[in-house]
Amino acid sequence: MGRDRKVRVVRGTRLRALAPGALSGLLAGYAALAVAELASAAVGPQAGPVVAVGGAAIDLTPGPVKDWAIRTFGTADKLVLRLGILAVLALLALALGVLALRHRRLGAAGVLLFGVVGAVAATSRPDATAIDALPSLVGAVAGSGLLYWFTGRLRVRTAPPAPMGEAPTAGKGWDRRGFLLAASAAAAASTGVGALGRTLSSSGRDALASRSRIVLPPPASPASPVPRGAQLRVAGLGPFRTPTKDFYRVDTALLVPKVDATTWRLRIHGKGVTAPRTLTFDDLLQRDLIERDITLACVSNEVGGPYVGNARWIGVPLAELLRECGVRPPSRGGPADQLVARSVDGMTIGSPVEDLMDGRDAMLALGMNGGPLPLEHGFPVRMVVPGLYGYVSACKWIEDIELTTFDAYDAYWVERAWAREAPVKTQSRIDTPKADARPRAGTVMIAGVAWAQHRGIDRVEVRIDEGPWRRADLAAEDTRDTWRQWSLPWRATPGTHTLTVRATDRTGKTQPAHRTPPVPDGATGHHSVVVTVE
Ligand SMILES: Nc1nc2c(c(=O)[nH]1)N[C@H]1C(S)=C(S)[C@@H](COP(=O)(O)O)O[C@H]1N2
Ligand SMILES: [Mo]
Repeated sequence: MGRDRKVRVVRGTRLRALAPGALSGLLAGYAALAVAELASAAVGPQAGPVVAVGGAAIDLTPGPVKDWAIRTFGTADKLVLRLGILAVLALLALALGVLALRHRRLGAAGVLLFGVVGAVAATSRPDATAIDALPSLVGAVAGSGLLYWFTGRLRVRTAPPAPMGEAPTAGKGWDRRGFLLAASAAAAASTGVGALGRTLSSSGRDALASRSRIVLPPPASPASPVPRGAQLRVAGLGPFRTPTKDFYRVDTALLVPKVDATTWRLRIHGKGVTAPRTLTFDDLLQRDLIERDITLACVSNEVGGPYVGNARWIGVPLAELLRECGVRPPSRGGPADQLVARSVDGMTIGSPVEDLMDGRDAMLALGMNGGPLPLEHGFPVRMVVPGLYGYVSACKWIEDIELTTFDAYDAYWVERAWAREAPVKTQSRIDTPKADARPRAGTVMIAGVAWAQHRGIDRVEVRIDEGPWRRADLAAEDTRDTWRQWSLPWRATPGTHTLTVRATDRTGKTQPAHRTPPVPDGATGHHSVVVTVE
């Protein structure tokens, strides 16, 4: 009995004794991140420890996990990753704080070790320099010092209480109030340092300023007006042209690159480039621009998924520019069959030179839906190529174009199990009624979109349950590079029904029923929704 009680007392005391250590650990972690933030204001945002570790994590994550994250969290995937990293850091900081109560040096060394991890991550990023290690290291030294100091002051207090009647050990230790005061001061100081860092980091200011000064000249070759019948008036069917704010975003950039258009350069070089060039943004503005409606699709899109959008792009025709540099497509004896586009954040995207030069409107896009590109969509310049999935064509924040061969080089996603070449697959989607909708019996409009970029949509068919395929009404075609809306009035009878859609492109190929996952070159299968008619 008595023994039991004693154990309990000891446990209670322990927990209470551990709390200041845990809190010191948290404060140390917080101070480390704040100081790192301030340092990265000088070195560059890419060198911040959380950003660097997150970037490394994205690159090291196995493809399937990454695909799952994109599917599950969509555009919030990076926020989730960032919060995850912070949560793990907080737990580790707690643990190190507790460790430091007993083993002060070890705890402080642990904080330093995390600084080293951050530094390694930062220096192993594409385009990193040695100085990128600085924020993590400086932050870790600050955090480690704070932990060492705090737990030193605490240790005195956690000495056994003085026997009754004797004065408590005199010393430099903090009592509870002193500790809380010091802790609050440290937290406030860290918050101040972190905020100063964020204010000082000029990242983005120049980019935004340069963007606001851009006036896109009227295109030499404007897009033909969208035919009036391209947009169907069916409730629940989205707009034919996707507003920029609703346009899907898929990329590996934890921090959106903020490129100043006035200092931006694009280098074109490599195999068979007889006249290599480096272009400025003004060089591009001075060329004849084309304006085109092009539907962009992501290879990670599941059947029926949201990662597809249609925009009006303005840009420089790429084939013409390549020809001026001496590039010939393989069919004309050119030695390079792959064009590798590199972005300022180290992404590499490889496209078939043959496709880029076969007459389609492959472009270096400078504008989207009437304005300069938004930062998230690749400002100042990105590629857009009708008919190819984004990961093999649509490099955002592009800064380098290298002509090479598919044999010689695998781009980022190809190294991660995705196909070298990936033309967009013919797809169709039911947008209304939604899955699990409960429409009233009577006439229900079934409607959606279908796309087969650069081949064009020839036919869309809908099937109710296991019934016959029925032709849907097609909206007017804008171009064969854009998606096409469709609708079908349905005499809905009470009960549960499965609605299924399939499209046929202009080459006569019908979207197959067989379901395959997005990896390696785009999902196949029919989209269906189950509804209950009341
Ligand atoms: N620099 C860079 N460009 C990129 C990517 C990326 O991760 N980094 N992702 C590609 C993929 S997979 C797609 S589908 C398109 C998406 O373009 P959006 O985000 O403007 O819709 O961008 C492509 N360009
Ligand atoms: Mo993509």
